[in-house]
Amino acid sequence: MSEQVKKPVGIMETVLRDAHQSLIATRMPTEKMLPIVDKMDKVGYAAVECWGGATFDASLRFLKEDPWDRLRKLRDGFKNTKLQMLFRGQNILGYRPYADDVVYAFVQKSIANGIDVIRIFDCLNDLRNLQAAVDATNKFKVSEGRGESQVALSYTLGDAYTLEYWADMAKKIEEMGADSICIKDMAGLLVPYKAAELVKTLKENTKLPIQLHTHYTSGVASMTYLKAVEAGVDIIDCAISPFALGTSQPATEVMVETFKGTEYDTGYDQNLLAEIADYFRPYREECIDSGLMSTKVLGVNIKTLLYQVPGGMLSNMVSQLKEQKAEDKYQDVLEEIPRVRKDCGEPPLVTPSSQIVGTQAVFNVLMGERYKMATGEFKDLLRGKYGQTVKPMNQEVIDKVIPGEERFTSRSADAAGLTNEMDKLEAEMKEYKQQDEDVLSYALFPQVATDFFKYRQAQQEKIDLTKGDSANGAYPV
Ligand SMILES: [Mn+2]
Repeated sequence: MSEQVKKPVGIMETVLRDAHQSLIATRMPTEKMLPIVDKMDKVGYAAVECWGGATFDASLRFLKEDPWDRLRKLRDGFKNTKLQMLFRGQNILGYRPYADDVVYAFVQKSIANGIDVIRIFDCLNDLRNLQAAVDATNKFKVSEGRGESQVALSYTLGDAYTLEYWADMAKKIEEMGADSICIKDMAGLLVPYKAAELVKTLKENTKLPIQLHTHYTSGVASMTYLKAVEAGVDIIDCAISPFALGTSQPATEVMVETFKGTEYDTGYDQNLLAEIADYFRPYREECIDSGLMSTKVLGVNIKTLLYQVPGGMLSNMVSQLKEQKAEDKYQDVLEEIPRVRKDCGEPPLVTPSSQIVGTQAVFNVLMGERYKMATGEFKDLLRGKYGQTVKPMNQEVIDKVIPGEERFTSRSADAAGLTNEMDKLEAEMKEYKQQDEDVLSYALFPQVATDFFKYRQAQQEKIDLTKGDSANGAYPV
């Protein structure tokens, strides 16, 4: 009897990033994470995703936490596990393109503060917008002794997105010097048999490891993982069960059990995973009781497959309509989104293209006339300032929204005329600077970061006051 060849599948645990971003609007504070880090570090995960995406914005804006401080604390705790982050290509963790010097500085500080794997994506799949971040990661991998660049394909559906298209992308990603490829299915559109086909195609066209990221939103995700693993995918993204399913990822324990005893066996200890789940379960209950976790996001939403709209985008849209007291227009907007997407070159819908297309669809419906008004971001998208789309844009829409204006074909940072920004940004915020990383927080979210810096200062002064010698009127400065 021949020995079975083992090819254990790896799991990236998302509970500290995407799972709580998807289920509780990224509101898990660092203090909730730290007590369980020790146990998580013993599992043997391929990586733990803990930073990037919306965590940076939400930390500063809502939790009044320094995201860099969170990263350093997690790095201290995770002695044996790779830490992973999500990075929006030239847009870094923000909503507009940045000059290369900001991209380099951000990558350097991310790695220096503890990140191992940087997952880099572009909302238009314009690979030129990923090159600077990949080059920066490869550069600091050498100087910092840590760092891997993973390029993510923003998975989407449409005429242009054939297997040949994805195969060609995979080849180009390998050529650009990335360490691995991720299929990033942010909306849960990838169905099981299509996943097998896609993974097989990518494997035939690149030697790079392939990781698969999806969401449970449409209900097919764990079947998709099963077929993808059989087709040879190397790592799957999962969330520990109390923060799994719904708009989050498939459950870690379920996938571990599925592959137990097969050639794909992860080898993870279910008892240890059960202890981790026990830790997060009361927090889940707390979030449901407070309304932070809505049971609405926990079920199967098949509309995802019909309208191809990511979960986060749906909730944004609902709140925009609520503000305008136009909740009855929900269905109209849902149907307008694919039309707007077609008009602007059929891009994937992922931050920031998802917000741009979604908001424009809301405008089109509420104004009662399509493109009567357009947002600044939508105009920039038509101008080519976010990069190139796979399909051409609708000329009639271009003529109506930006008549006679110049359009760009270069990569986003060049189209926006950005060369060096760091000095200018530092000059703007220097009165608040306590660490080099503060300049980067300010670069991404000028107003939110400034508010945070002021809050931080007030906290520090308050703490210092208690240490002061009030009788003699002497305070530490
Ligand atoms: Mn995701």
